Amino acid sequence: RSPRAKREPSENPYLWDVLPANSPWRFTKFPELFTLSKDVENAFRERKPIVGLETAIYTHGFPKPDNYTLALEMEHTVRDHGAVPATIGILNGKIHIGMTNDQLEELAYTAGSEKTSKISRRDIAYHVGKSGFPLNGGTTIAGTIKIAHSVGIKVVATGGLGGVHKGGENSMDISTDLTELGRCCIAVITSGMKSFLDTARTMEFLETQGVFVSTFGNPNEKVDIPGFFSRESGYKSPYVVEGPEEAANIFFASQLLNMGSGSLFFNPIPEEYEIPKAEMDPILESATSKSSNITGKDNTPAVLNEIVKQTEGRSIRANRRLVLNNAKIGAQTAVLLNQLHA
Ligand code: PSU
Ligand code: MN
Repeated sequence: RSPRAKREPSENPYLWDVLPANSPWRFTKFPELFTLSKDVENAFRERKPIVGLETAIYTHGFPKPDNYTLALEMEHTVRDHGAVPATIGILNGKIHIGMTNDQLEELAYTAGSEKTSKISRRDIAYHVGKSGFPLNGGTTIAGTIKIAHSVGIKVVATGGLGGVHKGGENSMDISTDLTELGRCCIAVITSGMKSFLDTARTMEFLETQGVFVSTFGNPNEKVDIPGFFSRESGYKSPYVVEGPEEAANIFFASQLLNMGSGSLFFNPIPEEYEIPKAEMDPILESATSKSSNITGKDNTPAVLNEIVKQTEGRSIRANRRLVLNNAKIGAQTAVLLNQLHA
């Protein structure tokens, strides 16, 4: 690989032509740093709705080979509901926006190897700029929305949000997901954060970052922000949104007003798949304390592994169901938002 620093910037009428007017990367002089899949390129050209998908969930959230089949199912679900999936990640030192099945397979199968890292905002440039050994990476919500927003993707569907870790007021372990949501005007569909995080401080931090926080539900009822595996968390949602149509309207207003910050739409796990809070809480408690010596970005994956062990895989099935449901709601929101932009 030739070091890119020595390259001359190339004129790039190609991206100018393809990407929407609000994409910062439309102006890039280094288009070789990232690539759009043919499907995503066509979706941009034809102004079809697009849903961005993260990949840290495959590299650091799900065991093999479920991670690969889940990646395929996520893409199918988005397509089934009328949108084009753009799975985002890093392969061999290049950012991919949209992946072929072979590329998804490579990323899923290199999970756990030294080649494949968890990519948040600060990790992106290193993995693309480093010469020598070609690196792969699964992008977290922060990494994914940074990249999605840079090319003009408006909706990202995902599983679990990062947050302020317990004891974060001392360790300062606060997920970049929260600051990135404060920086990118993007709509994110997620099923909440796990209660191994400090929910109250996470909510305060999101408020400080100016992030709109809502939960899908009946506006006449008191609705909790969801607790990921459970529908309840014990924390009231600041806002309740009826469904994808209202979500699209609210996010569209956010764009028209140039808010610059993101919108969170929590989508509770479907009732039939939930693991009730009373059952989950002690497991989360013990998983957290067992992983308390693991710090920084390795903490979340360690806790997730411990939860899988202690629920004997039941958490994997719940996780799969909720994330697929988010892909569906994400696609529906993207379709409706696209109509507002038409
Ligand atoms: N929570 C989950 N599953 C996940 C993650 C969080 O239930 O896969 C991943 C997501 O990619 C999220 C990231 O963006 O972990 C947050 O990690 P950190 O705390 O290191 O920012
Ligand atoms: Mn963290």
